[in-house]
Order: sequence, then C-alpha cells, then structure tokens
Amino acid sequence: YNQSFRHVAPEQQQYEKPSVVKGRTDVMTITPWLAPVIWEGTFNPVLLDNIYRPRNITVAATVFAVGKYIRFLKDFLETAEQHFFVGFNVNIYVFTDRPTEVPQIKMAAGRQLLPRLVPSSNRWQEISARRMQIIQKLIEDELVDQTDYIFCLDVDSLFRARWGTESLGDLVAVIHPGYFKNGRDGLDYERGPASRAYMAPDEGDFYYCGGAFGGSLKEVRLLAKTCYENFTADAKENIEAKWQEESHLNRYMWINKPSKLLSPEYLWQDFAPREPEVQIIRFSGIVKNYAEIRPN
Ligand code: UD2
Repeated sequence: YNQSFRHVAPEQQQYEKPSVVKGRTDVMTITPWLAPVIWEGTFNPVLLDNIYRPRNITVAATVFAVGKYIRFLKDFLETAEQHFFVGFNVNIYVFTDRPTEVPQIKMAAGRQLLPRLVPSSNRWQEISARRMQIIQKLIEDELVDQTDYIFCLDVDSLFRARWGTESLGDLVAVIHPGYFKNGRDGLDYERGPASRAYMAPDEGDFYYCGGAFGGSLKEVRLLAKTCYENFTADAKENIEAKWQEESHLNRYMWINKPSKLLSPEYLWQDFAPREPEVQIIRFSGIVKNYAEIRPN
C-alpha cells in the first residue's frame, strides 16, 4: 500500500468547515482532466502542513546560477528561507560555474544548501536548455531514495509569500503569468512543425512556465529526459524551439497532463501590473537587464 497517497489528518485538528457552495468563482480551480488549480483561498495551509508533517518528506529545489546570474542567488536563497516549505526538510541544489561566489546563507534546521559545479557557456539558450539534462542526472545519481519531491526554479526570482505543501503533486506545472487569459492563438508555443515542441493551432490547455515546475522524482525525471532528448534531436537538425526547453516542456505537458497546476501566484513577473484574480504573489521574476547579464 503506497502511504504517499493517503491524506491522514491529525486527530486534534480543528478548522472552519469547508463550504460546498462557497469558494473562488472568478478563476478555474479544477481542470477538465480534474487536476486542481491552486489559488489563494482554495486550500487550508495549516491542515495541509499537518497532513504532510508526519510523513517527514524532503523537498529538493534546483536553481542554476551560471555566469552573471550568480548575482541573483543571495536574494533567491534568503527569501526561500522565509517562504519555501518553512518547517520541512529542504535541500537546495545550486548549479554554478562560480562556486566561490555562492553566498553563505544561514539556513534553518533540516535545510541545506548543496552547491554543484557546472561548466559555463557562451550561449544563454544552452545554459537554459541544459538544465533539463542536469536535473535528470541529479535525480538519477543523487536524489532517488533520498527525496520525495523536486521543484526546478529560475534564479532571477524572489519568494514573496508562502510556497508550501499545497504545491505537492506527481507532475506540477505553473500557469505562466503572461498568457493566462489568452486563447490558443495567444499562447507562445513553438509553431514550426519541424520542431519536436510543435503545437498545432488547435492544441494546448495553458501556457506553462519553464521557470518553475516540479513533482515526484519519477515524473520530473521523465519530463526532464524527454525535454532534453527532444531539444537535442531538434538541435541536430539545426532547430531551436522559440523558448528552448520551455517550449518542449509545454509540448510535454500537453501530452502528459499535469496532476496539479499552480496559478500564476506561483510565478508572477515584477514588471506586470497586478491582475484582480491574483490575490497574493508567492514567487516572482525580478526585472532584469538581459543585455547586461547574458553572456552574449
Ligand atoms: C524564460 C523562462 C525560463 C526559460 C527561458 C527559456 C520563466 C519565468 N522563465 O525566461 O525558465 O524557460 O525562458 O528561453 O518561465 N541562467 C543562468 N545563466 C545564464 C542564463 C540563464 O544561470 O547566463 C539560468 C538562470 O537560472 C535563469 C534561467 O537559466 O533563471 C532561465 O534563463 P532566463 O532567466 O534568462 O530566461 P527568461 O527570463 O527568458
């Protein structure tokens, strides 16, 4: 019997009765394939934490800080301490070519910073896409049997409010903040039929972020492996999808429906004006000067 599928509530837990007829009506909270979409007001954080705590889960996060992106790492890590799975076992794997510049962050008990060396590159597209291969290898070589869930996050971002147990699932995708009200023709998928990331005009549920995704080790390993293989096979034919591995991730999630979706609260963009549906921003991409920070 797989313990991980049981939601055992603590006996003394008291909380307000959920209502069948009240709740968020301004947003989709369940997809047509019956995956929950997590928005503020759809979950009880205390109840969820109490359900997950006895399982003593460990959550891994990967973050890449290659080249000048190392400058974003300190704020990312400090805000993760404040908001990301507070009170749980968390291992943050930092992949960098500048190990001596990894900041010393004071971390709470049960939380670890684990720097890993990766080569530098002159192409930001390569740095971004190669993450998938490195994530696959990390899961296979180090995480199996040690970690329960993994999230893969962009470094040029900050945690601003709770990101916790409500986000756990087998295959977890974040709805991209830039396109969440658009129809299919307004989703920035790869549109070239030659690419393995191709999405036809009548395909697509949502546009998902490349900058935040996660799930169980099994599911994320398969996602990373598939995206990297398709990215590499495209490259051999001199094809690069419009948004690199993000395009391939979107193709993958169209075929392999995520079991849980996180609303754009889980990856907002600081430059974007706040939308009324977004009652809280949990994680957001900072405004950056691409010309200044990318290698070329
Ligand atoms: C989008 C995606 C990003 C990726 C990219 C692909 C979001 C919010 N972001 O962001 O995840 O899919 O499109 O084109 O969905 N990096 C380095 N050093 C570099 C360049 C990149 O460490 O020189 C790492 C770093 O962790 C960064 C990530 O790669 O956060 C993504 O690169 P980006 O932030 O430049 O990509 P961006 O903002 O176009």
